[in-house]
Amino acid sequence: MPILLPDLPYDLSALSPDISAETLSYHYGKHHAGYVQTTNQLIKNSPLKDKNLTDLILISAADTVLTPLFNNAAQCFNHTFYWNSLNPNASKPNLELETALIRDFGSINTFKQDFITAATKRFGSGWAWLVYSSTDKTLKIITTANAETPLTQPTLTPLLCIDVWEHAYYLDYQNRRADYLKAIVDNLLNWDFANQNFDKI
Ligand code: MN3
Repeated sequence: MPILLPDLPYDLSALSPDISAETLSYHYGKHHAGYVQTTNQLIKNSPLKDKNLTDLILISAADTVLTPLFNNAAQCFNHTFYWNSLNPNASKPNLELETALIRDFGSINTFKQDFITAATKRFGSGWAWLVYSSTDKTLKIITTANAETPLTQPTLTPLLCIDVWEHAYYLDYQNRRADYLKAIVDNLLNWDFANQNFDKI
């Protein structure tokens, strides 16, 4: 079964003006679609062709010969998670998640500022994540380089992510990554999605 490009959970103009329809059109329709297409090319006629996306990521992460597959398959997961991490509708952490955010970051506002700071500082291309760590039972902010994903770390459960590759913001913000991040954190974080992910832990 080929890996599928999931539908965007909203229309291309839904995140405007924070993220323009033009950015979404390229980011979803060219970049994300390209990762799906390349993943399928790489597994075609291979023993991996019937694996699901999660298995492809875990298998390829463990074998450097499969790095091209890892890069593309992980980007398929990361992008779907990113689309779901954004939503134009107002939402907020539920009581359980709010309590954990305040416990681990001091306040919701401190979390937001720390998330922006960590994502701004990620050198080059990558991702910023709010994750739950089962090791010490706390929420953490982490960043990953390029296609790296917390999915390969069994102790981490991602709740939200932000894409900080330049293709995510350059048309709208040029080099101003921090402005893109502030717009997302202030206006677009999908706390309903974070709540669902946290409830499953
Ligand atoms: Mn991207």
